[in-house]
Amino acid sequence: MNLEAGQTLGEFIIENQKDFQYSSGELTRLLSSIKLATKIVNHKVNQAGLVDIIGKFGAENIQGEEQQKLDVFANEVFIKTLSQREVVCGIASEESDDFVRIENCQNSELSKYVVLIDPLDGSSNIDVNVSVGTIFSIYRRVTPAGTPVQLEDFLQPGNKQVAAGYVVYGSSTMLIYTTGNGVNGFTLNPSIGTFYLSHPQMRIPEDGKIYSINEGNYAMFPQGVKEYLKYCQKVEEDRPYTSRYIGSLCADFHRNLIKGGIYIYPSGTKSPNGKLRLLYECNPVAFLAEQAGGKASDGFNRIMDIQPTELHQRVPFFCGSKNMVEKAEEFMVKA
Ligand code: AHM
Ligand code: MG
Repeated sequence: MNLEAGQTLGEFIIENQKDFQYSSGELTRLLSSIKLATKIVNHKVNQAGLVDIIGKFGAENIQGEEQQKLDVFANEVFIKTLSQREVVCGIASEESDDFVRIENCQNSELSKYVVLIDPLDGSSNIDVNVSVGTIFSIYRRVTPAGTPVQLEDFLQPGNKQVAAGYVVYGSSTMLIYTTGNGVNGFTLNPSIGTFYLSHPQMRIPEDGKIYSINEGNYAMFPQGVKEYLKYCQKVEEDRPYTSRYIGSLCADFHRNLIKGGIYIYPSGTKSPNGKLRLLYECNPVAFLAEQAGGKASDGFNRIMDIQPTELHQRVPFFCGSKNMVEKAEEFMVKA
């Protein structure tokens, strides 16, 4: 299929804005700014190895993780780009301790949205030319427009998201997003800087063969996860599971979305609640998974129904093909 004369992301956003339950022009501007920031970050990621952008920045983020230069670059690009539209009043990011108030938008009636973002997910993969990504989650603020944005605007459960998506900077660069009307995927033509609709109305297979988990942490996994892995590994003709783990959530999820599979980052590893952050990693990916017909859970309950209490809160994450997630939940409940 030759996509070069096909529908562009810009056209798609405008054509579909009528389905959005709130003011359509606002979402169009917001998604357009994400599209722009994505292209800038993509350009830099592709230069890694040629310019001095690989390696450590020399500081840690609030979660005690060493920041890479590209983490910091991507964070600045997204904050700057999102701040320059009069739509977003606040941004929370994996790389910033606290949320950022967009100063000139605090008194604006037009600035009704907050964005939560992991600007460069999987950043330990940058130095070795393996896929990294960006994950974003968008909410309407709950405090009145025209007043300073508050923490409670960010601490909303995932079921209140109005849009979410991710970008994979991989063998090609793709942007996948949802506004609650299914999931659509766009591929960047880097020579002209345009995203084309390449994966309309994506559906995750109900069943899959792939499980994605960092098995190096096996000894610390909860019993239910150990039992589920044993179930996947048991030799039987009708149970042909295989393991794939990149270590970039967006890339692992993206593969499983297309081929069918489950991604697990359980409790008991990096912290009692695992490693992944509820607000800007799990919720947006959960929204996409559900919109594609899949499931996302903490092993027992729906991810998107969790009421967050902290900006950088972690949560165990089981996400992907519906039947696989349900099977893993069965083992969690039994254990
Ligand atoms: P990051 O946002 O700091 O890159 O951390 C999140 C990433 C996920 O993309 C990935 O699935 C996971 O951390 C890998 O962690 P581990 O190396 O513990 O398996
Ligand atoms: Mg991340």
